[in-house]
Amino acid sequence: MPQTLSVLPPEQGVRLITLQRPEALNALNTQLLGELAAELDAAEACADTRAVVITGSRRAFAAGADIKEMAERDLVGILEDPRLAHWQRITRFSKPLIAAVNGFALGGGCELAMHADILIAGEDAQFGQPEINLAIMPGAGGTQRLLRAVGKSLAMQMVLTGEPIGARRALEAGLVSEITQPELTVERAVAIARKIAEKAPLAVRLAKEALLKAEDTDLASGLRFERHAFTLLAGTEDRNEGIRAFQEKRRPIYKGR
Ligand code: CO8
Repeated sequence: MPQTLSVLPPEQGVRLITLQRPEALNALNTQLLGELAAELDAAEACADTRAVVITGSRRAFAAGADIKEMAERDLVGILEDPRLAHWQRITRFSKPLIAAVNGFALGGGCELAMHADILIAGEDAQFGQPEINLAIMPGAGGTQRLLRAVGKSLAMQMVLTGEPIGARRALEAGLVSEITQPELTVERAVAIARKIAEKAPLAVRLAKEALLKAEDTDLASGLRFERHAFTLLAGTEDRNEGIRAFQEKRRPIYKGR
């Protein structure tokens, strides 16, 4: 049983994971990251889980890497950091991951939110990369993902000054797709996840993979990947079912094949 997370079993295809280290504003220590990676592995293997929502508390999504734990690691400790493997497992998750963010999403917390495919923020959410204030810098993808999400100027400003941005600015900049009242953030994220959970799983998986390709490949290679993925889906039973259901004016029943 995880001690730093609560996990609700999948309901209508959606699994809800809540970070729970209130004493440290959900700071991401090795245990939490390990438990989160293990839960995502379980969600990956579970046919009833079609999408995952990850959230924190009203006060904090996550206030970053655990500074107390980090202080104990020297250069070699950071080089051989077990957290790296956990981050890699989170990055590999192939099903849709939606972050419902309230309060602080700072440092590793902002980086974790950016691992999600869709970000929904409460009006009071704050996104920031304050590592520079500790004489370090983002280390879980922040420099790369933030720049791709909000562009060079705002990413530079956030990373070099350490100052966070609010939810509205994050929406304008394209870091999040919607903002809600804080008490509705999780509900809205779950509603979006449920909508995705109704779709054909293989189409969702390949569409996600193709969209992520756009972040790290040139246009021609991305288009080639899209064409291959599109062609692959023509061989699935669900594609036939989707088209047949449309023609017969009924809801499709997808099997993930
Ligand atoms: N780590 C550990 N404990 C934390 C953290 C943290 N990141 N953030 C907050 N806490 C603890 C506080 O120490 C405090 O505990 P205690 O009561 O025992 O002193 C408790 O949470 C509540 O915090 P505050 O009293 O400070 O609450 P405030 O409302 O006054 O302030 C803030 C909230 C603004 C969020 C403030 O706590 C803060 O600035 N926190 C640190 C934010 C930060 O700098 N985050 C970046 C950390 S570095 C990082 O994330 C690098 C990632 C690299 C990943 C590499 C992977 C291989």
